[in-house]
Amino acid sequence: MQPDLSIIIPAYNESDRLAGPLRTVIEYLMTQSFTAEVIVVDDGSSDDTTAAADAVFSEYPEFAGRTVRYEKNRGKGYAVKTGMLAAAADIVLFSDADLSTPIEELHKLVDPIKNGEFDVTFGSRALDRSLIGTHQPWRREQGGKVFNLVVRVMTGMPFWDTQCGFKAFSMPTFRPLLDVMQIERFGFDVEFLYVARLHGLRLKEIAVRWNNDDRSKVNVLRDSVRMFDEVRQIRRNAKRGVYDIG
Ligand SMILES: Nc1nc2c(ncn2[C@@H]2O[C@H](COP(=O)(O)OP(=O)(O)O)[C@@H](O)[C@H]2O)c(=O)[nH]1
Ligand SMILES: [Mg+2]
Repeated sequence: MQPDLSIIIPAYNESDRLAGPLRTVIEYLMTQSFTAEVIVVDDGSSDDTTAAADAVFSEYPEFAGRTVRYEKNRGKGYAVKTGMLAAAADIVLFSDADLSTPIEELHKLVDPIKNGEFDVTFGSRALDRSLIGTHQPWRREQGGKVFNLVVRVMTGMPFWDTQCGFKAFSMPTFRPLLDVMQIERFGFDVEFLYVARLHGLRLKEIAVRWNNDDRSKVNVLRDSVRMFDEVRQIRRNAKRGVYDIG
């Protein structure tokens, strides 16, 4: 039977911190009135992320959970896209493996899609900073603000935080757009929002709670440089018509 919601968890070398959050997600979903599946996408990890996820899924044989894995690390964007293509539900939510945004926040994103109000809803740490319990390290947080400023200037999007790892999508409208997505690493959030907006989808930035997990896998210098480069690529792609459909 088709579930009401598919939750995608992109995971790269997460064997040390995935089990707890994954159990939290499954146990939360089992208390809900809607049905859900969870898909962990192992983004070419060099540790045993897949085994860690499968071990948790086997603790809940009645719950629809599975792992998708490929050999080479491609990036969070590629992992999320892979998970979305495998998802069975009409509403998909992706969440970081560390649950920095608590899973209970999903209603804030999913309900407006269920009600038909919006096509894409995404968590934001910028709209209500009082919802941030544990902050990112100061330099990461400032870097995030600069990045979002650059994104606003370069893409013309009116958003304050494009990078929160908690976003939901109406698949009947968003699925066709996946075919034109190009960005495989952390700039993919910007591309998802940009292309959705370009094609007239209804987007909503929504304040969510955030308790940063400091065991980040992000390499600030390398990944920041890549992200700015990816935003430039998005602009180039848009000018060249890469995002045109039909
Ligand atoms: N760093 C990193 N994370 C990835 C990659 N692919 C998927 N992810 C996942 O992306 C999510 C965000 O990673 P995290 O290290 O928590 O980022 P941060 O909280 O922004 O510092 C986690 O679920 C990762 O497992 C990748 O290639 N690199
Ligand atoms: Mg994190």
